[in-house]
Amino acid sequence: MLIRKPTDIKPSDITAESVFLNRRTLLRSAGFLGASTLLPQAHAADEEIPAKYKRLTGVRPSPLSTKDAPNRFDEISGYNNFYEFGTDKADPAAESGRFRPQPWKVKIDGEAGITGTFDYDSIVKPHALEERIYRFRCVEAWSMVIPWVGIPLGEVLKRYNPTSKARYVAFETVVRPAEMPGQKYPILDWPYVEGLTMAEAMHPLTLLVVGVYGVELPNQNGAPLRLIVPWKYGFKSIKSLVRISFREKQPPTTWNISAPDEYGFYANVNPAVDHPRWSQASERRVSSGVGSLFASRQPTLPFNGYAAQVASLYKGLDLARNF
Ligand SMILES: Nc1nc2c(c(=O)[nH]1)N[C@H]1C(S)=C(S)[C@@H](COP(=O)(O)O)O[C@H]1N2
Ligand SMILES: [Mo]
Repeated sequence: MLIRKPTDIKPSDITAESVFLNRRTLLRSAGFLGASTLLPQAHAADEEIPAKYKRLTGVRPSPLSTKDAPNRFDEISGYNNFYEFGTDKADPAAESGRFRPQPWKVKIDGEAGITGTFDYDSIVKPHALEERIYRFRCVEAWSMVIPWVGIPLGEVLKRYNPTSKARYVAFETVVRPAEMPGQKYPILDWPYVEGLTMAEAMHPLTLLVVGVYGVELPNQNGAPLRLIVPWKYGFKSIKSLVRISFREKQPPTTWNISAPDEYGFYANVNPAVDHPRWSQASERRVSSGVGSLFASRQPTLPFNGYAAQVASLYKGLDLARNF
């Protein structure tokens, strides 16, 4: 995420990053009103998605999707933050080829009636898959619109019978230095860890994600299972999950451990509270279109545009102190 200040980034770095973005002139998949459902659905041109990604079936559109036009598949899978594979935006796509997301198991433990180690299928298969087109805002002040495929996290968590002591949910990423070259270096404390309050984890907007654009998740996007919390900065959306723990106390989180003055536990998108080193008032939409790596600069919205749904979770909380 943020080791260099924006002022340290030279134009040559931006060019190097853009080389990895696919510049084919394909029909851009705009937000589309499906005739039968009247819900927005993302449709990437078939040739835009490499055949190696398995198509997911039975995915239904969601009324919780934004009508903003989605980014292209090559933008979403070519400009990533996933420090387990390196710190450059192009590293996750270039360095994740050795990663094996199947078979996959997740340990579910802590304050719950049902705990243990569960197969991917036993976690995912009981649920219907939904496409949720969400705005996604990185703390580095860029954004995309991404058609995720997943399941509301709360519906999954409920099946493990959390107890009344469960006030937080903690998440952990896999540690596999042989497959994740970035983990050979102490850039961050591995494993990457994150956490939510129980109310945030159970909120209907919070997704357990298995795919994007109707296909299984590319390794660089957090295969096979990741979190998406659309009203928070991107770093809360932890990838390649292997552990979910119900906790009584607030769990430690990776970026807060790394730089506590810059990254708090809540990390709600907030244009009124600047990062200590740059403004959060606006953002640049990632675009590989002709001209520049970034399309337009636009104002950042409170809670990334999801205030109507989530602001009530934070009533009485000073959001400048609890950043
Ligand atoms: N395990 C892990 N999860 C992670 C990260 C990471 O480095 N490691 N980066 C975070 C950050 S800063 C962002 S912006 C998003 C990027 O998700 P994307 O690459 O799918 O767009 O993943 C988040 N989840
Ligand atoms: Mo981020």
